[in-house]
Amino acid sequence: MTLKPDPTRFLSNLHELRQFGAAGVGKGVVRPAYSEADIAARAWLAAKFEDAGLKVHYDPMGSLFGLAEGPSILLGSHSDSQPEGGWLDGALGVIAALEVACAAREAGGPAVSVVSFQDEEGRFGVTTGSTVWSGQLGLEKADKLTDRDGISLAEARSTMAHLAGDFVDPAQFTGFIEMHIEQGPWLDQAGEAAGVVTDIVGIRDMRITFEGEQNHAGTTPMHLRRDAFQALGAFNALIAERFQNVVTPQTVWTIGHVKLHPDAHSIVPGTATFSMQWRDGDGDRLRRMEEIIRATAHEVAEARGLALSFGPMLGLEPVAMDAKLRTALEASAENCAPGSWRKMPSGALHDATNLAQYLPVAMLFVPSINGISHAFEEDTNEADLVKGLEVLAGAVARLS
Ligand code: HGY
Ligand code: MN
Ligand code: MN
Repeated sequence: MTLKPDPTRFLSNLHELRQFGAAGVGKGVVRPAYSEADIAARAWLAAKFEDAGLKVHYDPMGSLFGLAEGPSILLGSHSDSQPEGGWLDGALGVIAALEVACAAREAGGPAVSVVSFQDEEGRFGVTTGSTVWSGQLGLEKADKLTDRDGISLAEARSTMAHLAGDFVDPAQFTGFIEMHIEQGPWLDQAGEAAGVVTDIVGIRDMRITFEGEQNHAGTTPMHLRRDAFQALGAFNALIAERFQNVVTPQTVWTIGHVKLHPDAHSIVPGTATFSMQWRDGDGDRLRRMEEIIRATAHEVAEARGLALSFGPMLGLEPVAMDAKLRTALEASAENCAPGSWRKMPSGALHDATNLAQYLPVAMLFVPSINGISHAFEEDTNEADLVKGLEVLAGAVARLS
């Protein structure tokens, strides 16, 4: 069985999808979950899924499925973006899945279903759509999650309520393969065409708030201040120090979002709310880092006379990829790009992590130019995109 994906149709669909929420800077997109651009992009994808002979189905979170008849392999990713995103993060996996589904239909099989999960980029949580679909977070609890502007998931997803059906039963799928850009530097630096993922790191993510005293920035002596930002600064320096004998060079942690109140030049900030996210391939290390984070936040708050509160912590454990699916990807990579591929871990999180709760999963990476992602500059050479599509199609043919 050989599948012949059509590179022209594939690339044209990719470029058409990036028009939804086009940022007007390079090929960047602004297409956050439940935004007008996201919902319009999903409507466009639904029409494409229908044209491919798939049954269109939205689940309660707004994740969009194109379902083949009977047992099928599920391919896909997500089509929502970060607040400033690239044109390929997620979108590549959805459009490559659609192309393989079309090629499979034209070849008379195998059955291929397609999915674009909702809010993988975590406007409300962490890979929220597939986390809820995989039963790791109840819909009721998820509905209470809020974005950085305080909008609840319940409110945001109500804009798609008229489209929503039930959650799709995973039993109809034989496995899940997600094609994705690497979002890191290694394939690009080595000049290699593909990466077959061995495992995906685990993650923890929460918001922390220091509550001090808002006051005049000119008349309040430094030693009398209860400055929430200074507490955040001290916290950040202390955890970096205390992580040193816990972390490895692969461990990462990020304070990516900070909200000061009242956020004015001449006012000592009374409140600092910030995101605290950390990732590692070892679940125990993630737990040890959490202990350091919580203890250090309490210590800084007490020492400076501030109040402290923690938001809900979201987390996913590290996941190993399925051996059988990986073998098919490795054989196809060697066939399509002999000697120009590698096995590698994923430092980025993906919907595949959640699907592993129910299904055998695997992932395929293509290079990111200069390793850039989660930025308008994100890009990949079209030859590499097409090569990755061929590897994916070859793996699906091997598995059928
Ligand atoms: O953050 C991540 O790893 C994913 O791209 N949302
Ligand atoms: Mn992604
Ligand atoms: Mn992403």
